[in-house]
Amino acid sequence: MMPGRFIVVDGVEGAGKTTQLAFMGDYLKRAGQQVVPTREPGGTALGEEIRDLLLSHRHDGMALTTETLLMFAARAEHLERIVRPALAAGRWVLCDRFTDATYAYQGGGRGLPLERIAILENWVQDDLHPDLTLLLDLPVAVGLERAGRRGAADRFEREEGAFFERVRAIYLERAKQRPNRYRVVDASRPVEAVRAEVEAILADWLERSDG
Ligand code: Z5A
Repeated sequence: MMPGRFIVVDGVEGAGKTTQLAFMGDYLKRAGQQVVPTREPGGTALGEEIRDLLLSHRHDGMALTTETLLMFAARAEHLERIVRPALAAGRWVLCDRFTDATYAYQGGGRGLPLERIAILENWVQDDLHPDLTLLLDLPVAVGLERAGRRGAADRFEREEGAFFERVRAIYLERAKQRPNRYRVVDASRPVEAVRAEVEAILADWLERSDG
């Protein structure tokens, strides 16, 4: 059996990940792929409980080491229970955020040394990395304005603009360093324009994987 594909969509607040992931799932299903939509932190029962701890204001002021270890605890569960089995079964995993978000938010945003994140990444993931990461990029102010329309802000959304500028900078730097794995998509455009580019990228991938 052909192994599946691991595709991640990531980016700053309000980039439109959820919106585009829904289109991507439909597109891949129409192309005959079996799709597993999932997200981080979360994706499993335990992971969703950890997500609740991470986003809730009950834990404002959580230590940065605790926050980072909880991200990777959720990730370990997610990889073992959902991602690895799905890939082994030939399915296409579509994941809303992954380890780039840890580099961007805990590393760039909060200032955790990136080498510490790399240690956890190696431990938890071994050799498992996304086949493709779509970085939906847009000016921070535009993303925050979009995200603000959704109502109550979680523990991350309460951060100031400079935090998200650092987050965005790390995402862009990582994409620049790994051009084979990343595609940077200008997410400031209307939904349909972003969708068209995302689907063109996926079409290329489908052609390359050839079933
Ligand atoms: N986090 C972390 O710190 N470390 C980690 O390792 C991981 C995560 C994995 C939860 O993430 C938090 O976890 C996140 C980082 C942290 N920080 N926060 N907050 P999340 O991805 O689950 O939640 P989110 O980041 O709050 O989602 P989002 O980025 O704000 O939303 P989105 O999925 O990118 O966008 P959307 O829901 O599709 O769209 C937002 C709105 O904009 C909505 O009204 C859309 O209709 C609209 N939209 C979408 N696209 C467009 C376009 N193109 N034009 C105009 N309007 C649009």
